Amino acid sequence: MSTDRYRDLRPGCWLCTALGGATTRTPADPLCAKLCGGDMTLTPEPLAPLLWLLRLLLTPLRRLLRPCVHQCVLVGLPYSHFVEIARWSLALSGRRFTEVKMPIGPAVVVAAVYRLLFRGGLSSSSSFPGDPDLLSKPARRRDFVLHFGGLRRLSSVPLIVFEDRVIPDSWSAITFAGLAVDAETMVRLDKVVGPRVRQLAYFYIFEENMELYEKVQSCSPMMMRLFRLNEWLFDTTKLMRRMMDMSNETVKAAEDVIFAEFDRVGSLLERHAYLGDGTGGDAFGGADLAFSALVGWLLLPPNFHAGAVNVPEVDEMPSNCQRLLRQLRDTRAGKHVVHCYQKYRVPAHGFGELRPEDYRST
Ligand SMILES: N[C@@H](CCC(=O)N[C@@H](CS)C(=O)NCC(=O)O)C(=O)O
Repeated sequence: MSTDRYRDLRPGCWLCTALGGATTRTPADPLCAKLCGGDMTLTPEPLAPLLWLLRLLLTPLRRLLRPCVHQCVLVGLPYSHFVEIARWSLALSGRRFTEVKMPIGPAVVVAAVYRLLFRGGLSSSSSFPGDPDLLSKPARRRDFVLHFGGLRRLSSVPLIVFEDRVIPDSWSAITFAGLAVDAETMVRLDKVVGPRVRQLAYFYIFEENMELYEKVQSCSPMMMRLFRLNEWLFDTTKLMRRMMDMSNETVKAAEDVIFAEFDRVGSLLERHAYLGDGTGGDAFGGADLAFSALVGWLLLPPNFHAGAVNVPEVDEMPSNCQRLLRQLRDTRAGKHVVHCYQKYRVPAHGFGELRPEDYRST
């Protein structure tokens, strides 16, 4: 097993832990590295042998789904801000990729299938919608979807599938692009900023402009039929309100959190030109990319999603989003996001203009 593979090991893999304690990214046990390579984070223990069997039986399906046109496949919900982190990272890395664009609902199933079939797909331990840590109150008994935390994570996007490995979340995608985010910043962006932005944007869109919700899905007509069928069968929007803890109070609190975060980032930028890895730096870094992408829906910066999504005009956004946009664009952090998008958001498959050596030293 190559040392490259070891770098992908994640804390929390039950098999690694059982075999000798790989709770860090360094494999403690060669047997664990051989058996799962840190891949079992998401697998409920009794299901692990079944998973191996499933992968074996479904080899033909895996062959069908593996990347064939380009080197890798980006699986996601096109407009997701976490997917935008992965897409931007891939663009910076210069890798050509095929994007599997699925609307909300069907995306959950497709992501789970890819994660189950490809080795490494189950190694993520980062946040997901419905994560118990992100809810203001414990889930009620009848909110059954929220009781399956580990399994819900199975359907989280983005993930990037290569022939021989999977990049299981947006944070590993940033690392793949050669950028870094320090641990504390990553947790804050992953568990606070990203989820709060999502809560705000969905809440205001559901309240005011359901057509916009359809428009931003940015999927083929066939997929949109599936999206509507799914909505009709399962009332997904209602489910999402519960999974993303949306209420007048939580949304008001989310606005406060976002303003505080913009202040924090703004004061870091008074002392440094860039966020760098999150502690401040003189070159564009992983935290600049992640923060810009995660708050993108509140600012609609130029090049947001680089053409992969039907990004609305400002005046198509719900009135509360327009209010936030006006307030946040005026801040130092808001201006920094616009600058990062203008200067560093290369288009997908963006060979050419910027190479890693350029953006690291700018
Ligand atoms: N912490 C994850 C983010 C995962 C996440 O929250 N993704 C959302 C999209 S914004 C998702 O998977 N939604 C689909 C679902 O609910 O299963 C990462 O960094 O990749």
